[in-house]
Amino acid sequence: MSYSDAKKKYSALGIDTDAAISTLKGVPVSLHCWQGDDVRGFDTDPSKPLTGGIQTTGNYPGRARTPDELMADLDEVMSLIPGTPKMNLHASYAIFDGTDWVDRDKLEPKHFSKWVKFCKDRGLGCDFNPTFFSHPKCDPLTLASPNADTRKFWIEHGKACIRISTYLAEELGQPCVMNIWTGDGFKDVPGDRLGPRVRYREAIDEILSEPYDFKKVKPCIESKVFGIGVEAYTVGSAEFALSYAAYNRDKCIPLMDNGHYHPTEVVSDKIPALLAFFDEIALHVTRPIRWDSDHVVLFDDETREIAREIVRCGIGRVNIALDYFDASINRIAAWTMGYRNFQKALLFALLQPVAELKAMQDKGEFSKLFVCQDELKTLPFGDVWDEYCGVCGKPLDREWFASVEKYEADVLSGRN
Ligand code: RNT
Ligand code: ZN
Repeated sequence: MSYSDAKKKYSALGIDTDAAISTLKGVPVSLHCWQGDDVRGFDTDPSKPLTGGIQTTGNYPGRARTPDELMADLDEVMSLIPGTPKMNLHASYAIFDGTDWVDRDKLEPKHFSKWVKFCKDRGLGCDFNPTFFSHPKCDPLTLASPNADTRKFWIEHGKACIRISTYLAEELGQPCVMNIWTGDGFKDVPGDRLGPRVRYREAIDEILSEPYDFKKVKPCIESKVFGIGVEAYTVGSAEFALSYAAYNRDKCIPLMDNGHYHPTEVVSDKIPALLAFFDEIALHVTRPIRWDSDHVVLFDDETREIAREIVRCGIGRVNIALDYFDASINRIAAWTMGYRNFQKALLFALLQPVAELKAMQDKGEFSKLFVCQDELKTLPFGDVWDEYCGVCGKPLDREWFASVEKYEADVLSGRN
């Protein structure tokens, strides 16, 4: 079937495929730099293990080891993905010129000037993240530490990151979503659950006392249920993060990572729950298998349902970022596949007869709703997806992987 036949089939249901394609082309989705190097960054010793409740598994050859390698890999990925990517950096990806290394509390915008050039040359916006993990100053807590010096160090890091986020937003002319996540927590049953949470709350207050324009810099608070090594207690739990955002709605927004909930909870349902109260929210899209395993995003049921809620609630109200890291397969393939799959999910969602489905529900036509929603799955979606890739000038499914194989042979294989 060709695109024009597919278009007719959708149009018979009142769905405009051209409009869906043109909407999706303009929706920014943040591309996380950390898939390329297993969340290592450039500011600490790469031989040390990751710490702070975050873990990559696998040792596939070809990890990016330098800024130039990571940027080259990002270019390869961006040649294979349709849509409007936005960079997403962690503070640990600061680029030092060899003599100007500083610790995280002293980071300045200039340490990100090479990234600004990278983004400007490619017309990209950029999101940002303070890095509260994999660092000697994790004692093991950071913002929730009982040690005032440790807290001060990490608060200064947070404030420096607000200044860097302002710089990124102003230089690139797009808002910068700045996400605060710490892995603070305990492996075993705590003797005090309230103390660390009060300290965490006060520390975030101090970070957000650094001046910024909320239209340009959007701080987020990301929650988590547990992490490796912090199984018993997480300071920034769901209730903590959501309450913080609700009580400080003029300063920050909540961020949900769909790997950070109990396995039968679904973030698709939480999106409209939060949007009943917040003007906008932020998301980390990942694929949890039994836990926050950060597997590559698939075009699966829950990913589609998340995208459907984003579209139904108003696509501009959700700041979308990808967040997964798989070191067991070719990293470029992992990056590309997850990004393309979320693009697919958004396109699939934009091809739903939203008003009709809502009307069926409101009229109590539940049998019709049930049949109609499921039958939408067998419309010729693949032809519309191919058209979208073509319009964006990007390769089709079953074409892009050959480019990854060539890049592996020509570039990645030389890195070991
Ligand atoms: C960890 C959180 C966090 C990180 C990134 C690297 O569980 O999801 O968002 O993945 O900041
Ligand atoms: Zn996340």
